[in-house]
Amino acid sequence: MSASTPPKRNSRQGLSTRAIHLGYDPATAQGALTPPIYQTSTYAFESVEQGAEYFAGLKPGYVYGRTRNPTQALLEQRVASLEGGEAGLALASGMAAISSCFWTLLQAGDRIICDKILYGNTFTLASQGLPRFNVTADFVDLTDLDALKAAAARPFKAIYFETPANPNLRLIDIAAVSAVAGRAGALTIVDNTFATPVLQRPLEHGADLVVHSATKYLGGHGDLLAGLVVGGEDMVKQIRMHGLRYMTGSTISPLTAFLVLRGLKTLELRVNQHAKSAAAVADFLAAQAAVSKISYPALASHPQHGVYRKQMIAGGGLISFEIDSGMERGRTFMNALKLISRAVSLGDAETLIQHPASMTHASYGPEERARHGISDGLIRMSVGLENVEDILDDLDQALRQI
Ligand code: 4LM
Repeated sequence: MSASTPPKRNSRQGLSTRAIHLGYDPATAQGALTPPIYQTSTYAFESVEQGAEYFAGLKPGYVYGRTRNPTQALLEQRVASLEGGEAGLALASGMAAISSCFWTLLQAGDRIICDKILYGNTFTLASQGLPRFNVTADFVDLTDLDALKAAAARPFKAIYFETPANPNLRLIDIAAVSAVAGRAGALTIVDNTFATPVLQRPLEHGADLVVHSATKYLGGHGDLLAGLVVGGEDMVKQIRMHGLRYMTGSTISPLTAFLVLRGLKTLELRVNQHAKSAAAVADFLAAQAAVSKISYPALASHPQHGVYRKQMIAGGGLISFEIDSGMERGRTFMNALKLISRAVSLGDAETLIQHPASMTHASYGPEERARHGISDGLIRMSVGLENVEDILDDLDQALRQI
């Protein structure tokens, strides 16, 4: 092969190969093995005419950093490929991704159906933010297809859900829900943050759009905030030109896009290890007398284990559980942990543990939590990449304190 022959890199290669190579040829950047960080806010045009053509979309070209940057573009291309979508859009956070979709696809008078278990701030956006603009969000138990069909009898624009859902890891059948949305001419939007494209690819099951908090597994190191949207080219373009450009302005910085690209290189390795360790931790917790309830998709006891087998490759890195006789003992247990950090977020190398009712899901309010089925005793753990024996030792010593 001559030095100028482009390397063979295509979308049929394996997930890690694409996460490492897709869309970048070092020959285009003076041989730099690692893609450059294009740290620029604006771009120089060769002529006024060229600038006008770029602005009018008559020719492809970069015009201003709020909507596009080459480092961001590479990240978008890679995540789109991993999810099996036509196009991607990277943004400043997961909430930026979700709100940019909503502000683009919904308008006053529209109705959206959401699952009743969502990340706290997504719930607040849907329950409090959207109604301010005369968009109604109805919260339905999407594990119950009859309830969904009843809700779908009235006009709606989109169905929105997480699977596994934050915080209790309920699973929703993506193909079944997408079929209901499709029959009504509505969109299906899936938050794939917990599973990542390593374990689940919602577009392959009929979803129209996938959103991510890339703050979590995609970045993978707890050192950034970022979000991604993946879907059809036209829809993603609309979200870029409306939701991002003038509705939210929630641009990812070139440096952050670079850090997510770096995280992607080890995504498959990391997610598989997170899942392997979490499976061992789930088995350990399930055998403890002090643990009264446990939710982990790969356990046969999971209420939607059949859905797990249908659409996920492994159970992921999160486990939700309850300590017998309530949260007071749960607090004692969490405070006794030495290696495991008490922190929100997930998908980091460090094992993190948190109390949804007082932290990530405090925005639900006590009655809403009760109505939506988020128990006050629930504890959520993101199993990290430490040696699993050390994670188990820490859990064991803390359980002895209660
Ligand atoms: C947490 N989660 O749960 P940004 N979608 C899902 C999420 O879990 C989150 C977001 C979107 C947590 C944050 C503190 C399923 C966030 C929002 O934080 O805006 O990147 O993502 O611990």
